[in-house]
Amino acid sequence: MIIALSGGVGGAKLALGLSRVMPPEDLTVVVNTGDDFEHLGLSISPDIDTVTYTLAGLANRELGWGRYDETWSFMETLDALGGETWFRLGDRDMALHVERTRRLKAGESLSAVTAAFCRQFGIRPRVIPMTDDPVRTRLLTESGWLDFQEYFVHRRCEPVVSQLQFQGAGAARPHPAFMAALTDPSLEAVVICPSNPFISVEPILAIPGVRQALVACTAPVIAVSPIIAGKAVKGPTAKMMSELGLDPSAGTVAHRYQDILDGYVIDHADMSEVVSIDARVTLAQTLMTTMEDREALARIVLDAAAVLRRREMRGVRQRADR
Ligand code: FO1
Repeated sequence: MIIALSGGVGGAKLALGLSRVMPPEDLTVVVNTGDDFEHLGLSISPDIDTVTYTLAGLANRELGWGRYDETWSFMETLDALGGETWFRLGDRDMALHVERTRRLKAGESLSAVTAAFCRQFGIRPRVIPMTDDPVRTRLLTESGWLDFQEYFVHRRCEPVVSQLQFQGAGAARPHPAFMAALTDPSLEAVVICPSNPFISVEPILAIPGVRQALVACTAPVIAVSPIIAGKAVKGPTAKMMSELGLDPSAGTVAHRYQDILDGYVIDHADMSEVVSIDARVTLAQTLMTTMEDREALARIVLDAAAVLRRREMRGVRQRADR
């Protein structure tokens, strides 16, 4: 079994690559829900939807969110009515948000709704939210504290970020299936996907018990850098790093995961970073443009995890000795 921690479009791409190079039923994707919000009376879970649409082959690869087979009559009509249209909701996408909202209001958990939608889409990997409790990423900027989608979409990541908080994380319980998978004897690796560390991965790590469970995990934890040559593939990762006073590099991301990381996959362009990274480094092409790229990177990650497992069996130094 493989666990992949995912958020945003980079995470979904590698999750898809993994699902195509291993038995998909052996893949568990744990998804960030810090981007979730209530909008137009709807409960919206963008990172879950990006992973679900991507695994279902429905994702809009140009936009990086929503569906490719979309129409926009709802948005056009809402605009004509003077409604809020800064967060764009396609007609087919709307059906998912309306049905999720109905089921949550009827008392179903987010993970139960997600599992039901995955069944309907014929998705074979297991997709689970990091928690069924509410966690909301907020960012402190020169305009004060902003909710995540207000920052990310409405203000197009322009405000300067000085702090992040994951509201509710302290009281959230990690999803039991996630915790059980981390101690499952068949677990072969935990893959931290090339997602934004601050807004996609650290909300997951901020849930009490998660970081400790990853340190205690006997399977190797291996991350893929979301930064290539000082730039993020997509989104505000590098900009946020600079604003938070950090060097926007692959090494900086590895340092943030220091206590849990055994392996790290960085792009050939970042070879000079190898010496500053205290994990077993694999060089690869980490930019995923084609389906072959997604599969090739997934294979490299799984092979690197297999090497780490073999070294573990031979008793080679692991993170716990650090
Ligand atoms: N991102 C945008 O930049 N503009 C949008 O209008 C937008 C709409 C949207 C609708 C549904 C959905 O699931 C995601 C959507 N996203 C949009 C992306 C979303 O803000 C991001 O996927 C995550 O929150 C960060 O990865």
